[in-house]
Amino acid sequence: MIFEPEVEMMDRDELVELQSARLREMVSRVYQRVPFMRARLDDIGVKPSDIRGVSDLWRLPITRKSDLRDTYPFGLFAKDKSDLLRIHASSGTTGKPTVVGYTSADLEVFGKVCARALAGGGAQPGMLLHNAYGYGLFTGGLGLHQGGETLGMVVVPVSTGMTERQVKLIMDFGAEVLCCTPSYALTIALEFAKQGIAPGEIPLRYALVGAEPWTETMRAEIDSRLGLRTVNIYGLSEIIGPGVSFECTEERHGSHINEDHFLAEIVDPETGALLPDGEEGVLVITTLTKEALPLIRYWTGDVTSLDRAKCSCGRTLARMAMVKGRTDDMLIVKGINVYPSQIEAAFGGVRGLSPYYRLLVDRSGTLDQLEVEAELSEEVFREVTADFLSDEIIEADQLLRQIREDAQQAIRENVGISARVTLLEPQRLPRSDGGKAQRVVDKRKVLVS
Ligand code: DLL
Repeated sequence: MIFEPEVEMMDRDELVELQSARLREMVSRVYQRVPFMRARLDDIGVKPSDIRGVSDLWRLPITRKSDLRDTYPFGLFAKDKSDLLRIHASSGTTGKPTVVGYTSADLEVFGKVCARALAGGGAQPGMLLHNAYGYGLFTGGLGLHQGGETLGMVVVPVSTGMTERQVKLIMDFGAEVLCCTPSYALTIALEFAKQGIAPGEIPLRYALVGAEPWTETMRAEIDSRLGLRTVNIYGLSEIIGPGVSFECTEERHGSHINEDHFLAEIVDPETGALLPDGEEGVLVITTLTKEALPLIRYWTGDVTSLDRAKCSCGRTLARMAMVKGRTDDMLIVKGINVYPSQIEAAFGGVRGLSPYYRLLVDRSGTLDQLEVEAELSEEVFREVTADFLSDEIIEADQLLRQIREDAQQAIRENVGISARVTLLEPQRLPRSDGGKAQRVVDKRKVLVS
């Protein structure tokens, strides 16, 4: 189902016209109302009248997370505090949190873009939405809550944690749509298995997962363990929250960007130069309709690429590839760029591994070392244990050695780096309790500070 076909299927020339008109209006509004941005535009000698349309976007300066921090809490807002209806914030691991605000019109847009995402993911009015994104300052819970209500769904605002209860409520209420992080979807799936409930008995039909990087390996795992179809939902609080882009169930190949509200560019992470469609770079977004916190060319830090080809679902909205990671989460090990999601993707082809892994980076002398801890799948672990118990120690040892070698080779081939893989028994690594998964321990940082 397409929630707003008139825009989601809009002719692309018309869409660019709409974007240009909105961009002109937005830039002059920001110039008038946000002194910090006016000073920045004055500094580079750009006047709002210089921006005639989307093709002039490159003239505008990039806005970064540090600009939000430097003007904490409300310095980039284009509305008075009293005109807002809601404030969210991202905790941020370092320094001040990033604070974002919404007027009534902003909340209406937030509800609609999340409704588009839910509809794209298979949800329909009247279906029951089990919303296990965190409620609170995080935008996931309330954003999808409002999206569900806007679509006409029945929303269960369960939030994160207490996984046993999540399973009970899904079964008792007959939830058809699940929203949560991909790592938490797996935690929920394991709880179903623990309670002896087979995928075929679970009422869920669709899941919208996001808020952290994930891969096709994870998708296959979530789909088969829960017996449903999983789609991606992407967003960030600075831009609106979830609903910046979403996958359709038809293709599940790239997330449609709500381009009537969010103008997307891909730029070179080093030079900031605009990159052509299909090339990987950093996603930069300009909000076109946001009232409270309009942002010009916001550097998301997320690495992806764009595809403007029409989709078989009928949507003309451009699609962005699965996010590989954030530039600031990228590890540089022995001079090679490594995103945790690349390790996850590499492990997809290795038999015997579960989707749980962790990267440990350390330095010995001047040399970086990467160790990857990977949990064995339950099935292989049972096989190995059985071998040990029946004194077939050599067989067990051979199997473990083979898995370790396959995993190391997969990393070498896919990431271009040699890493030591340590196999762990199932359930050894920390499980998601609903928040974003932590997959990296960089011990070098501890040594430096
Ligand atoms: O994570 C909003 C959200 C909530 C998105 C629920 C999807 C579902 P923040 O906490 O501000 O907002 O974090 C934003 O999370 O810049 C990406 O690095 C990452 N991220 C979000 N969605 C995805 C995704 C929410 N689908 C940051 N795939 C973003 C990969 C994602 N990374």
